[in-house]
Order: sequence, then C-alpha cells, then structure tokens
Amino acid sequence: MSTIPGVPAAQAPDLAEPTEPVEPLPPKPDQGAPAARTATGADTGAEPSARAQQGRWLTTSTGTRLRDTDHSLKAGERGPTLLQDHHLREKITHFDHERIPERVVHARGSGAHGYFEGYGTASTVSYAGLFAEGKRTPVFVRFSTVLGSRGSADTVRDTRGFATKFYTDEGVWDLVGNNIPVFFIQDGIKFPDIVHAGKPHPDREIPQAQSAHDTFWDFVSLHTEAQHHTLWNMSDRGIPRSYRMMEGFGVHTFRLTNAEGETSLVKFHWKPKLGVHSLTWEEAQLIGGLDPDFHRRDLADAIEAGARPEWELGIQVFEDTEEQVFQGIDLLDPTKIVPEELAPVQPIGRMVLDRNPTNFFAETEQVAFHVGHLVPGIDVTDDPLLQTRLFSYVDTQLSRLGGPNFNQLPVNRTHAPVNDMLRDGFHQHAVHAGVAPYHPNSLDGGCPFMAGGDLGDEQARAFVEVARAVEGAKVRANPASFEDHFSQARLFWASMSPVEQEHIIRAYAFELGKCYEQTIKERQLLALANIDERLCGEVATALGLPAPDPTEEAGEVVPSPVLSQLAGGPWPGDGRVVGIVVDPAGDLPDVEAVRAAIDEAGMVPLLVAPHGGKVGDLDVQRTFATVRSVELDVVLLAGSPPPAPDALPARDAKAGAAGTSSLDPRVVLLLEEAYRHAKVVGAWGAGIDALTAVGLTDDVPGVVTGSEGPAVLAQVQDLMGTHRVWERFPAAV
Ligand code: HDE
Repeated sequence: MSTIPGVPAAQAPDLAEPTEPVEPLPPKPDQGAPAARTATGADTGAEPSARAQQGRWLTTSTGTRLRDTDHSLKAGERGPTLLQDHHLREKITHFDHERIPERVVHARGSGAHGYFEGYGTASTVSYAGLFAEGKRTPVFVRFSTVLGSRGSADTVRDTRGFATKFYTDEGVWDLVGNNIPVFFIQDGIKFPDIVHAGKPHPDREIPQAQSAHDTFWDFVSLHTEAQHHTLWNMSDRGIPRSYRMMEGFGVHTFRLTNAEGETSLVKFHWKPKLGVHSLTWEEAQLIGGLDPDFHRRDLADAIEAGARPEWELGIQVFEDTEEQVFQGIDLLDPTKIVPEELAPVQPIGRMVLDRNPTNFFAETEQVAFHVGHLVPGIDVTDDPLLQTRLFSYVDTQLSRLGGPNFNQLPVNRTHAPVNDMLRDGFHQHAVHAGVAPYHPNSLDGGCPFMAGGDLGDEQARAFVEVARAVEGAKVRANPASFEDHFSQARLFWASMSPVEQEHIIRAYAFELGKCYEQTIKERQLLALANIDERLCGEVATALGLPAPDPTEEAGEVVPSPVLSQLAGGPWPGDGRVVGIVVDPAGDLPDVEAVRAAIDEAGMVPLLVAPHGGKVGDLDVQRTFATVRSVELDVVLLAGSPPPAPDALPARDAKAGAAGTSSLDPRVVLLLEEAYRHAKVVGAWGAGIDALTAVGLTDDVPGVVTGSEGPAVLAQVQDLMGTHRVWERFPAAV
C-alpha cells in the first residue's frame, strides 16, 4: 500500500477544464467489473471495459455525435424551447427514469468483487465443483443493513446482510446470509410482519434505519420467537466496526450430496481473517452524523489500499437423519444455532475481495441474489423460512429490476452456458436463434437436452433435488420443537463477557427508552425476565419500571465461549486507520518513518495538523477542525500543538468542548474520546506533553510512550491486536 485511499479518479485533474479530446479514462487500479459474458453465459473475450462508454465525443444513446449539451434548442436566444430538441428530450427523459425501486429490505449496501478458492476438504460431503482443491471461482459480495433506505447511515444498530454470488462453472450459486446466525421468525409467512414492524412508522415515516421504536418492540415482545435474534441485535454484533470484520452465516441448514450420492446437513459460516469487531454505541452514533458512509468507505478504501478482506468458509456437518435434529437442536428451526463446541466449523475454502466495483449502480444496485440459485451438490432443506425465500427473491426482482430478464444484467450473468428456453420479456439482451423453445421438439434438433445424473461427469451432471419422503396432513402449524423461544437466548447471554453484557444492557435501555408506550416496555421486560434476571433487572431500573418474574422455568445452559467477540486473536490490523497528530512548529522527527511503517504494515496513516496542505514535506489528510476520533482506530501524538488560530468556539464548536489547555482543544477532545472508546494511544517526544495535558500517563492500559516513533508504533501494533483496550471499559474484569 502506498497511497492514502479515496482518490476519486484514475488521473489527477488539471486546474483548467480540459479541452483536448481524449478517450474515456480507464477504471482506477482498484476497480474491477463483471466478466464480459454474453447474456447467455458465453465468454466474449472482450475487456470488461468494452461495456463502458466508448470514443472521445459526446453522443446520443444511438451514437450520433453532438456539438452542444449546455443549451437547449430555442426559438431565439430569449425564446421558448422547441419540442424538436431530441437531445434535450432524450437527456431529460432518461434522467427522469434514473432511479429504480430500492430493495424492500437490505436497501443500503456495498459490494466488491473477488474470488473463492476451494480447499478440497468439502469433497467428502459435496461434489459441487467450486469446492475442489485449488479451484478459483469469481465472486461478487454485497453487504447491507436491513431496515434503512438506500441513503441511510451505515452504522445504525441492525442486522447486516452478507450475500455472496459465486460464478461457478456449473451455474451461479448464491449464499444469501447475514452476520447473525439466527433469524427473527421461524416461518417465512411472518416476514412482512417483522419487516413492517421494523421499518419506520407508516404515518410519519420515522425513525429511519433502526429498531428503537414502538412498532418493532411491539412485535418482538408479542412474537417471542424473535427474542433470540433481537438479543444478538442488542449485542455489539448490531454495530460492526467494518464489513471486513463480520462473520457471515447461511442461517438455514442446507443439504449437500457427495459423489457417492450420500447426503449431509450443513450450516455455512464465513470467518473473517481480521476477527469480529464492533464499534461502541457512542462511536456508532457519532459516525452516523460525521460519516454516514463509514462502512461503505471502509470497504472501498481497504481494497483500494491493498488491504484485501478475506474470509474462510466453513461448514458444520450433521448426519442427515429422518428427524433432522442434532443433540436436541432442531436443524430446521432458523432461530437456533448449533454451538461450535458441539459441532466444529470445518474450513472448506477461502474468499478474498480484491476489486471495487467500477459502477455502483450497474453492479452493487443491480445485483440480484436468490437462494434458489443452486448448483449440483448443494440443495435446500424444508426449513419453512428458507422455503418462502425460494419464492420471494425472484418475485421481488420482477418489480425492482423491471422484468424477468434480470439474470442477463452484467453483474448477474452466469459463467456457464445458458440454454433455458425462457424467451422475450422487457430488456431481452439475448438474440435467440431457432424456432422451437419448447420441449420436446424436433424442429431445433431436439436441443436442449436433459443433463444426466452421472455425478462423476462434471460436464453432464445436472442439479437434482434430493429425494426425501414427505408425509403428514396439510396443516398451518409448527412442530413442537419450535416452541422453545428462550433457551438459546439464555445461552447467548451466558456466553458474553462482562463488558459485552454491559453493552447489551445499555442497548436495551436505549431502545426501549425510545419507545412511547409503557405497556410495550413492560411486555418486553417480561421476555427479558425469561432470559436473565440481571439483564431484566438492569433494564427495568433504567426504564423506571419494576422487573417482572420469569414465566418459564430457566433450564441450565452451557455457554459457548466462541460467541464472545473477545475470544481469539490477536488479530491483524489490515486497513486500520491511524491518526498522527503533529505540531508543524515543533520538531517533526520520526513522523515520516512512522507514516511509512504504518503504510508498510497495511494500515492507513492520516496526518492530523492544525491546517491543511503540507507540514514539512508531508501531506496533511485531516485538520483539527475536520478530524474526529471515531474515524481513527489509534491516535499517535508526534507533537503537542498549542491552540491553532481557528480554535474558536464561535467558529468550531468542538473548540469549546475542552476548556483552557496548552493543547489545541480539538486535540484534547480527540484524546478524551479515544480514551473513552478504549483505543490505543501512543506518544513520543513532545507528543508526551499532549498526554500529560489530558492527564494520561503510560501506566494507563493501552497508553504507550517512548523516545522514538517507530518503537512506539511497534508497541501500539501489539496492543491493537485485541481491537480495543478492554481493561479500560469499567465492566471488564
Ligand atoms: Fe432476505 N430478502 N428474506 N433474508 N435477504 C431480500 O431480496 C426475504 C432472510 C437477505 O444484497 C429481498 O433482492 C423473505 C433471511 C440478504 O441484494 C427479498 C424472507 C436472511 C438480502 C427478501 C427473508 C436474508 C436479502 C429484498 C423470509 C439471512 C440482501 C431485495 C422468508 C439468511 C441481498 C432482494 C442483496 C434481500 C425476502 C429472510 C438475507 C424481498 C421473504 C433469513 C443478505 O426478496
């Protein structure tokens, strides 16, 4: 990594408007694009950029060159505009229709290209070609929040989507998961209910992108199967530090078949190489205002800077028994996990995201996932949530992407040959030959033919549903095993570290505190009473309500330590943002060496100075007025800058926050916040005076001082491996 990410274009602009005609600039080096396939899957051999704008002249959409796009065609300079102006009408009509309906859920998201590489270890359970050892399959991943609209903030408390499209040789496989391994509901028929409850109130359309409101808590307190997922939402998992630092889960149980025709039940897990880390609630709230695109920017910047996010795909494997139950856990119930201590996650491949999209709309917005995009060797189960999803994902694309041909959009195109007998429809890109798109036919030579069931023959094998007996009366009913709504919520709570439990208490107190109706708060307390007495008691105290007694007998639970985010590590710092505070008037020894070392370590150094431009030979990325602690993972102090001329509360309200000090008040605030959020702080030389000015010394956990910058940085990097200085949170033991 050698640059600060965020460069807007492939080439730095000149001061004057360019006048020399040039071809369209290439994409930036960090950008990729969907492969250049035809609408029916053939490899065109063309560069992906062949799809972008061509030639150096402005044209109409039909390629006629134009001379003027700044003036409409008028009857005289001061006269009315003429209907004849076809360029004006094409330009405005196209503009009028630029927006398409946003996703009904998961509207806000970010995507990236990459690849999946199989380890070969899954061959015992699945013959799907993509799992073969060393096999590389291109992927496109879209991360998202669930509740907010397209323009909502990234750091709201919510579940995150984690959807992966694998362009395998045998067709597209979509693994459409979340960062939380359980779901709110057990049966897909309840999806409109939970979504209507979570989305803004229909009368005022507030609040945006969050669950801290009456309708959400009304529903989950009544429909108590939602309590387990809600508890995960209230934990730190609901406010990830980065999309790169999230686990992903397929949630449902899937059924795999191996080359011998034997089946297994599996749950899919994505494990991030960087570990699972979160924001604090205060950080999440501040970032929501300061940088609503925080997660989107983090993902794009990391890839641009060469810190390529990586996950390992793993599976928990269960015997495919008639009951589909593992150690008493119903594998068809999507509100239940199987603790990893009982069924270890076995790695089967890894995924690297290495290219940003070239065009957000064409790729991230138009990508269409579907749990029914399956390949031979991977099949679904009868999980009633998954069953509804099999219908919903195609149905929603019809209105969102304007017709049935959405799989022909560049980002959705398969890399396998298509012969589907589907014809016509809006936006048909394929030019179908032949006269007999029906089966059986003889006029087109009988083509297409049915693929065989020979599992060993990769070229000919077909997707075949696993034959399983189905029996029973037609009913609208759940199995009895679905009635247990609290045991796993208790398990999750018991698996949290003390500091994580404190965060959960705080989250419930905040969210319920935002509800208007007392009865809804009381009803949710009844649910909490069935999870944990202390949790219920603390939240009740915060709400000023009595803590109710449990209504269910609390059975013993065995905690699952891996559910705590504090488990594991130390974790790499790839793409972490390190702020270096400098005093241009003071000595600047070591700053360049430290900046280069941060760069070298795959992290992003941001120089923070009283003014923009340059300090010595170094470019400044943030001023005291523009920086805020929440965009930094670590603060380094290379100097102790006195109040800058613009440190006036009247001009920058942050300057009024810290009272009088020898240090610029914005730097004081930066340090106070970094301390409060348990971030590592390092100082050397005159920087140590800045620490002293805010009352910090190097015997405080996570505070490092020294005489030379590079040595301080090395210690700081060690401490960063745990993400935060957990000892600094009061609850930590
Ligand atoms: Fe989705 N979900 N979902 N969902 N879902 C959509 O599809 C739906 C569920 C998930 O980045 C929609 O194209 C139903 C579980 C992700 O494009 C829609 C039910 C899980 C994304 C839809 C569920 C998910 C979606 C909206 C209950 C985790 C974003 C737009 C039966 C395992 C994909 C779209 C992207 C998107 C329906 C439940 C994950 C409407 C009916 C459980 C990550 O089709």
